[in-house]
Amino acid sequence: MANIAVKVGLSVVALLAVLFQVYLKDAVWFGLGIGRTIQPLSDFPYTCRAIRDPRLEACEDMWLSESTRQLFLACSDPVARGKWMPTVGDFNYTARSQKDAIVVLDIDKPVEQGFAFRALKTPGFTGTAGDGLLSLVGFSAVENIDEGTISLLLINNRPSVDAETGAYLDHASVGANSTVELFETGLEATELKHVHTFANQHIASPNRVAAMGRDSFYVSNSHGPNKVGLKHLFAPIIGAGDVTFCDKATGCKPAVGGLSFPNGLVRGLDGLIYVPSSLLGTVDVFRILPDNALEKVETIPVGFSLDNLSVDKNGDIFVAAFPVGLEVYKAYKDPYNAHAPATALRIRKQEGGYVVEKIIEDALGEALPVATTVLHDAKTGRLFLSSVISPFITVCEPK
Ligand SMILES: *[C@@H]1O[C@H](CO)[C@@H](O)[C@H](O)[C@H]1NC(C)=O
Ligand SMILES: *[C@@H]1O[C@H](CO)[C@@H](O)[C@H](O)[C@H]1NC(C)=O
Ligand SMILES: CC(=O)N[C@H]1CO[C@H](CO)[C@@H](O)[C@@H]1O
Repeated sequence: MANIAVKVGLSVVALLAVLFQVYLKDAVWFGLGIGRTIQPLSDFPYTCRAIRDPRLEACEDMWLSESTRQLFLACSDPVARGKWMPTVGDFNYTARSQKDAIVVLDIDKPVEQGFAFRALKTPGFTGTAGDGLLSLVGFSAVENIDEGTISLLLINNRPSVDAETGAYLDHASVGANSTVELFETGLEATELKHVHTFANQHIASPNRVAAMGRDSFYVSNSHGPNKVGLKHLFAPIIGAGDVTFCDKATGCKPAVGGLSFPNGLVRGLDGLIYVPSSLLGTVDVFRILPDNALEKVETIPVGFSLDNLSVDKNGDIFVAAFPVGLEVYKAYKDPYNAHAPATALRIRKQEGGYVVEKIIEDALGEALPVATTVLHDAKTGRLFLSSVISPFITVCEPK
């Protein structure tokens, strides 16, 4: 008995050692920010200011409608975020945010420090067991230019309920009921009209969608099909994450697996799908095959603990990165007092390959949130930075 235990113990140690060498070494280095020079804001040609409003807190994700000049943000409540965050196993659904909403900023209409904005209502949306709530994470959208409408595909981390009784289930054993909600709006948006709920077993641990049209999308499952348990815990290390393709008519199927914590993916203007790995600090580039499966064509090493990507009008990709990954956890626990450093990078496709460049950094956490998304408005050169945890967003004007 004892012998077996020793053997098992040893092989676990050996396994962990191998895993550390292969996967975790970089993650630990990125996590501690070892060997990195973190620069102050003043090194960069931007003037940044925070925009604070109770409706602009914990905005995890953003999307810019170029034609209507509306910036859409998925905002929440920084304290509640830490209670109900199914991707990291926080399942206190009674304490989840009651105010998640898509907020729209008219970025050509400056008002004082910020811009004209409004939180969009969702009349008629029933939520879970009639609560009308959304639990927002990542989203993306498409403009239907001929109709003048905008279709948003939002990830909604619903609590799981019994279909018959409406009773809440035991989340530690079943996990959340993550869905993708299709909503429609348009110019001068004040409301979102609910059109469809995509609920599917392959939408299991989603963090963002990359819209292909209003009825189909790719979605990154950070932990693959594993919502809870050991497989969920170790999914980043064993590479259990995936990207799944969904279509309203034909349902969902995994398009590529074996990924280590795939995060906020995007569809490039070149038609390729770019998927950041938060653990490995890389961006994998995929080609879409005729059956919608994804084939890897390249891996871009970025060398940072990465987050979500966004694409600007010119096709450049902007990356929110964490120079000291561990500081993020502190900020997550105490969002109102955090001053975590933040970094944004740009990936530009040039002849001969991709060029990665740091465009802004805030070593002291002076003005930038713990950015989980950075968006570049190519028309004005402004950067918008928002964060799943920070209680404000930041706009940086080029000097
Ligand atoms: C869940 O949150 C509520 C409200 O904040 C709190 O009263 C309760 O103790 C929490 N439950 C657990 C299990 O942490
Ligand atoms: C998940 O949400 C969908 C869409 O509302 C619903 O049909 C399904 O019953 C829910 N499942 C659970 C386990 O809550
Ligand atoms: C939109 C999106 O994918 N957001 C992710 C950004 O990164 C944070 C932190 O890694 C994740 O929690 C989000 O899911």
